[in-house]
Amino acid sequence: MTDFSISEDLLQAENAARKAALDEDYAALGRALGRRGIDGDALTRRVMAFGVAIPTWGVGTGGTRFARFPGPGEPRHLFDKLEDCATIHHLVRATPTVSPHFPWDATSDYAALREVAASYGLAFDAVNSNTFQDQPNQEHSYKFGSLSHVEPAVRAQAIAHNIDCIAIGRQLGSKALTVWIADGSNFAGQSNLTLALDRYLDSMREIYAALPADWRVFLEHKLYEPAFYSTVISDWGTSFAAAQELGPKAQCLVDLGHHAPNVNIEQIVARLVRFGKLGGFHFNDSKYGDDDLDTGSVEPFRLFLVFNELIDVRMRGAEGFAPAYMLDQSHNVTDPIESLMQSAIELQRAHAQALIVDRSALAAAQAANDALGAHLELKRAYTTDVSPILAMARLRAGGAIAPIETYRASGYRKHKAKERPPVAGTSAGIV
Ligand code: RM4
Ligand code: MN
Ligand code: MN
Repeated sequence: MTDFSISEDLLQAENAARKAALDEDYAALGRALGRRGIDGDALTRRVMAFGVAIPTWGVGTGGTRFARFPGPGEPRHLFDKLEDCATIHHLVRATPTVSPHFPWDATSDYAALREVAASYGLAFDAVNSNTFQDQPNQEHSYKFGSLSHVEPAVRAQAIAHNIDCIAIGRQLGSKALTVWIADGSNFAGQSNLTLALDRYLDSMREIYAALPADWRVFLEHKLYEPAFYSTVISDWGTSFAAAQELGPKAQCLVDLGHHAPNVNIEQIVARLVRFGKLGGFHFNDSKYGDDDLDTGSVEPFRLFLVFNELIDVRMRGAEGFAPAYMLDQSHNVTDPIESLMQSAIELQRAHAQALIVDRSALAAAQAANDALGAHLELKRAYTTDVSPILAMARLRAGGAIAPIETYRASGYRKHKAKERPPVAGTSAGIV
């Protein structure tokens, strides 16, 4: 049995049914943007050039610490995950890379894996290490930490795992390692706050030393969870200081959900950019904490403001500015493929809206202390419905005008439910 994939015929038919309306909306938007001195086609080309990595763990149904409710036709292994990533990219044309997680994605032949990915038109972005869980047959437990553990043997095991991840990443064509650790404490007094960070830095120095010349390591901070009293890399300040101590290849990764509610994330982004330490993002959205909700589903304005900072920097021509864009979401109640497609679109939207901010009018308002005028410049861009540009970008890149509708019409999930019989058992957990 050959595996089902969405046919070009279906894609063409779905696009044909929507093409006339899109042409009309695209022309109208182009005229409206033209009156503001913006070239709609140039914007479409910028949107087409935007890409975000899909996390391999995101195509499976997620869960909470209470339960996981598996969906039909879930990927059973890495090759199924790649097939789903390819389906997303086929329709959205904005997700040309995949960010793998080890050991979740461990396999015996990485050269073969890279070839399979390439056959789908996919490449690999940053590799993620995992020292926040114990694996079967693992010698030392991470129950009380990993890179900052009090025992040298545990730290050595966690360091070796990260170095293994670099070796795997080299075979996959990756250029970065993302390190997020769950290390911290649950009781006041449980951990020496200063020494825990010292141990982390010592461990990270060994990992840093193993980085190839053209690689970066991303330090991902998170304020709490699973440790609830203190977390070793709890905030961007700690992350920044650690990256500074480690050296130029170490940069900070901003996961949008890893901040206290209402924290000004866009300002954190601006600060990290200013000091050359913004490595990349894990995009998602949240209401309360590390909710891992779909990007742009709760606070789309904040997402726009983050992109506003990124475009501001790019316009000022910051040297070597190339943050890595990755999604990091847990899809508990939706079809993960649909959520990831919609999230990629929301990122493109925020990016496009940030691109149409009138930067000189904004600068003039700021210089004149015209607070409302400056704000309205941002609002003018943010309230512009750029959907026709996003749809045209997808169409011109060979994707779907309406990805979710086309995906539903294809019956992909139903086909996968037959091809991929459920794996026995269900578990709580993030993936
Ligand atoms: C963490 C963090 C990491 C991700 C894991 C699954 O909260 O966001 O980036 O790899 O979850
Ligand atoms: Mn993350
Ligand atoms: Mn997280």
